[in-house]
Amino acid sequence: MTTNQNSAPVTPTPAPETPLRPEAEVLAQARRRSRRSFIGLGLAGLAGLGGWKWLISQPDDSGIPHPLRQALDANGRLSQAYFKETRLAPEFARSRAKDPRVNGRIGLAEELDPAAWRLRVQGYGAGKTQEFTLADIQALPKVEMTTELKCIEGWSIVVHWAGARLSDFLARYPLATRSGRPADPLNPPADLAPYVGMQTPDEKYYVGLDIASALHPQTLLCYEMNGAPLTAAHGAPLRLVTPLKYGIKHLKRIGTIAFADTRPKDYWAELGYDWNAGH
Ligand SMILES: Nc1nc2c(c(=O)[nH]1)N[C@H]1C(S)=C(S)[C@@H](COP(=O)(O)O)O[C@H]1N2
Ligand SMILES: [Mo]
Repeated sequence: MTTNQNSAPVTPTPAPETPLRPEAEVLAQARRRSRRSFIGLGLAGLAGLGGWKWLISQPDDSGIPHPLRQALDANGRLSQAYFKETRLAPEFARSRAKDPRVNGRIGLAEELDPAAWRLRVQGYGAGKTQEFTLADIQALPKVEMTTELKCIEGWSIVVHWAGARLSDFLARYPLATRSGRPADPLNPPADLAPYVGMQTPDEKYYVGLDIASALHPQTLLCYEMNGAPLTAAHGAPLRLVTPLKYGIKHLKRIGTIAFADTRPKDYWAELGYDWNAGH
């Protein structure tokens, strides 16, 4: 993934006609859907959790149709196919939250000037790269959650995070579709990008996500950890938090976001770890 260096960044253009759903409603809906699919699956319920994993783990750079892509193309069945197997990562009492160790500093070597930092987003369509300030992200609904950060090295810790849902960002700024329609996870447009990639500003650490994981209600563009702004070592000013996946996907210090038709490159997948890194 490269950012478009030639085109001048443009001012973010919101999609004003798309009101963001209140947080409680989004979570209630996700829970209802989880419950419904669980009940619906009966004894196969636990295997159903694997269904979501299966959906999001289907590759496809090899010409085999991506099941999600197929679902996305089949307009009517869309939101159903999309969120049927949704589950939420467990949440914990906030009092259980602790500061995690700093783990992994790849891509954090350069001095960061928080005032000069911008999130650069290359839209899925032909549009120019757009730049966002931290204030733009903080203007979106603030979502807080206490979830477990699990590292593939074998440790885990409960952390309280705060930030904006990536899905809210992509509803407000419709950069994930070719048409410029907002990316509503419950009614996704047919031309929604199947993948999203993120990189540190120096492009030394990078992760890829399938779009279903990107639009998951617990996937946050996070700016606070345990009630305080992120420190540099934990990814200031903005990091990814996505608690259904291992820590390797929680990219610290996001510099660029870009949408793609095939799996974006992923630092740890290149070194042999599972590209999806779900748990
Ligand atoms: N930029 C960047 N982000 C990163 C890493 C890294 O090396 N560089 N390591 C990842 C890994 S393996 C983990 S477990 C988490 C740890 O987050 P923490 O340092 O806030 O505990 O960050 C992830 N994000
Ligand atoms: Mo990790």
